[in-house]
Amino acid sequence: MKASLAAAWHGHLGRVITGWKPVPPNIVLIVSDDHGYADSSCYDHPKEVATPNIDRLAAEGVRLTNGYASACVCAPTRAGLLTGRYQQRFGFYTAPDSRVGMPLSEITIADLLRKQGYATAVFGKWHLGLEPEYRPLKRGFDEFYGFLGHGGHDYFNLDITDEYTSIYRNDKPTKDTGYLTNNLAREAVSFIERNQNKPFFLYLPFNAVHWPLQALPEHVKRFNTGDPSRDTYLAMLVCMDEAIGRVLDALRRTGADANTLIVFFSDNGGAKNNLANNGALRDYKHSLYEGGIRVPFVVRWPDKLPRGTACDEPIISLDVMPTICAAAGIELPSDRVYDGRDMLPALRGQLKGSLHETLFWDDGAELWTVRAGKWKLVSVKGTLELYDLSADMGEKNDLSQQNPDVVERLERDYRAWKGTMAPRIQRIRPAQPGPAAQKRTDKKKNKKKR
Ligand SMILES: [Ca+2]
Repeated sequence: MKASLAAAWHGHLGRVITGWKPVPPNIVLIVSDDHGYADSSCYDHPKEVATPNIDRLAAEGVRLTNGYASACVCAPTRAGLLTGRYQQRFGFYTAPDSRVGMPLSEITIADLLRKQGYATAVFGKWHLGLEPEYRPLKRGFDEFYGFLGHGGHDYFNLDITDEYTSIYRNDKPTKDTGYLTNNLAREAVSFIERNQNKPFFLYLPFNAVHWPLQALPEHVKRFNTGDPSRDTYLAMLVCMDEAIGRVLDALRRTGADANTLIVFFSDNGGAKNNLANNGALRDYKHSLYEGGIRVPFVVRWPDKLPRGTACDEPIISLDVMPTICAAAGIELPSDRVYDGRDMLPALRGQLKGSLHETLFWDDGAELWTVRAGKWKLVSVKGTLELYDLSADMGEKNDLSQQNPDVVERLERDYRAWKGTMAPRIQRIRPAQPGPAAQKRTDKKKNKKKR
């Protein structure tokens, strides 16, 4: 079956090399949520952290030490991830922009893979639009189990409520029971088992370890840090790690393991409100210091990548889509600009020069930052700070006064980049208020009436 698919694949690409019979790789893209840089035991970590399955990915793949999310909050990172483009190119700057939806002009990685015969599925947190035309089944996915809106979701209450929080199976709300992290793993394992004879793309965006702090008692009782909230966070993390283990086991059991490219990373830095630990990095989610954007990031592809190595090249989540396309032999559409680059040469230690001369982050309001080599320029409410990340990953020593030329160059680079980005989509189309905002509006109205 694999051989005939490979032949069909060959034909599809329109280039045949004698003796070369590629079998398209399966793609598994696992995203954790608000997961601290130090909260994977394959990174510098406190003693209480043990993530044997994430470690297994690292031991059998490449661990990034300068892996970045393209935003310091959830939804914009996901928009950039699925499109391979700075999400600011299409006006997606903030989490509330997810209430408008990712513009329909954007092409997702799932669109491209499905066109090439892949089975495609997303199980978990969508966060890229609520209206029917923005939902997963319209954005390249054959299957969906998860929730559409809001950053967080109750892990135990899986009742049908509203369009933000109901659990959907494909395009219909569905009532479920159990613990959400385990349910997502259940769906992932089933999808892998059902697609043994077809290349597949599994996008598994866990809502773990995002707030609310809710875990299964059997996981909580393993921890005794002295802080019950931190114990609960670690229990949520362990559950997600075990879920990842079940996905890895399913790949092995079905024989898909060696030719499966797995990318794992957190959608932004560890958050303060879930007691995540970012180690030496400064600050948390919502910040453009390293603690908000540098994340645990591992890539594993047993057939094609080194095992157990670390890569120090700055790599950003925008690179995931072009990397997947390169792995699957798919050309990127030529009608638009792609910011992401194929990271495979960097992961193999074969990169000549830099993958990116500059990387940019911008929350559309008051925060922006540029990284160029060892330098990082951070704008915090109009004040510019400069850090040398090669000597100061904790961003403690502001060197802007000593290096005005670097500050000027990086600011100029940022202004030029920003000039090519789009205005926020919310300004084009008014957002639908979420339930919380609606409640506030209703309250105001009632007050006025009184
Ligand atoms: Ca997040």
